[in-house]
Parts: sequence; C-alpha cells; structure tokens
Amino acid sequence: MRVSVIIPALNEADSIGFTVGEMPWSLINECIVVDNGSTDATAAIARAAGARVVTAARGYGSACMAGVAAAQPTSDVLVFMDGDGADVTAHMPELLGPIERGEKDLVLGTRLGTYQREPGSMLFSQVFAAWFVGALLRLRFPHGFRYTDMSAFRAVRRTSLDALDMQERTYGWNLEMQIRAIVTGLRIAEVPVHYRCRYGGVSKVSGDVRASLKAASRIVQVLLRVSAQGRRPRPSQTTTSR
Ligand SMILES: Nc1nc2c(ncn2[C@@H]2O[C@H](COP(=O)(O)OP(=O)(O)OP(=O)(O)O)[C@@H](O)[C@H]2O)c(=O)[nH]1
Ligand SMILES: [Mg+2]
Repeated sequence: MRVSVIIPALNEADSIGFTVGEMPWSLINECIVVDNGSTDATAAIARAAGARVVTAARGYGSACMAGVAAAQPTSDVLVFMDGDGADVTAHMPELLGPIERGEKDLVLGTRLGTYQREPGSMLFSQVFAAWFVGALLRLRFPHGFRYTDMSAFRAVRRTSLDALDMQERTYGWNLEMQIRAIVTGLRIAEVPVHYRCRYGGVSKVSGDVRASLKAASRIVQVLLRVSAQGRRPRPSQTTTSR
C-alpha cells in the first residue's frame, strides 16, 4: 500500500520542521507540504526536512485539494494532518491498518477518545463544536457513522476520496469529507489519538477570534449545504465500529 501524507501549512516555519521530522518514513511514500502564501521560511524548512512542497490557491480546503492533485498517481491512501506539530504521527499505523486490511475507507483520529489531550491543546469551544456537530449529524443521518471529532488527522482510501467529489475551499473541508463519507456510504472508523499544543508559531484558527468565527460560520454553511444535498444512507452502508 502506497501512502501520501498531505500537510496544509501557512506560516508554520516554527513547527513544520518538527512535523515533517516526525514522519514515519517506513510507512509512507511521500510527504507533501502545501504552502499557499506563507511569508516565512515554511517551504524551505519543509523541503530541507524531506517534504515535497507544492503551492495552492488561498484557503485550507484549496490546500488540501492541491495536495491530493499533487500526490503520486500510484498512491492508494492519503493521510491529512496539520503542520503545527499537534498531531502525533506515531498513530499513523492505527489510521492506516483498517484501510490496509480492507475493512475501512476513511479512518479519523479522534482527540476526544481515551487519551488525555495535552492541557491547552483544544479550546472548550472546539470540544463543544465537535460534540454539537456530531449531535446534529446524528439527527440528520440517524443510521450514519457517529463522529466524535472533526480532527484534521485522518487517512482515506484515494478512490473513496475521489468518489466524494469534494468542493469546499476553506475550513469546512474536514466536515464536508465527513458528511459526504456518510452520504456516499464509505466504511468509516475513528481511532483515539493523542493531541498536543502546537509546537511553535501562531494559531491560524482557534487562537484568533475572527478566524474562529469565520471557520465556525463556514462549518455551519457546510453542515447545511452538504447535509441538505445528502440522501439518507441505508443502515448497511455505514458501519459504526470504533
Ligand atoms: N495551506 C494552508 N494552510 C493553512 C491555512 N490555514 C491554516 N492552515 C494550516 O492548517 C493547519 C491548522 O491550522 P491551525 O492554526 O493549527 O489551526 P488550529 O489547530 O485551530 O489552531 P491551534 O490551536 O493553534 O493549533 C496548520 O497546519 C496551518 O498552517 C491556509 O489558508 N492555507
Ligand atoms: Mg493546530
């Protein structure tokens, strides 16, 4: 199984070296850092650490899409993670295992599982948003997978991602994938992951009130738009194993 890791990174010069430096190279074939407009040395540091750097149009979703487009055509699985050092790459085997065994198509890390998060790594508002969105999705898709988080750290079978026809260009990308995965009938799982405070640098989302409000409004838009498009899946289409 060939694996491409995709990391959207905007002004992460203080963290990207650490993040790429933690890559489990024995498990993955390439690490792509998508830099769309950094004004610091993110690209150079990522490259020096062993990543391939590509650029994209502005926006988190645009960066993820550009990473998908740049991934080697032979890659079977795409792993997404943040470039701030908060995600723990040691969990990669747990994300990849169910896909490699042919049991799942999308495996998401949940920061709200059994592990203790590093204190301060998630705001209360993020924990609440994860719960709230999960509850709304349960109402909309009672037989769909029960998500507990919207963590960026996830692995997806490439053919499955292609089938989702992702459209979102900004911070609704993660949630759009989760909703479309239910609607499309992907086999989904969550695995508990550790989560750390960002390694260095400045938060682009949770630590900035304006950006947080923008992200929240985008998430609500995606929730309404994509959920409205979705048809209710048959119970047999999704599994809820953890
Ligand atoms: N390429 C790209 N990356 C982005 C953009 N916005 C954010 N990112 C990256 O997306 C990831 C998540 O952003 P963070 O600032 O860590 O957001 P957060 O996790 O809510 O905030 P922290 O609590 O500080 O970690 C990081 O790797 C950012 O560099 C963007 O517009 N383009
Ligand atoms: Mg972060």
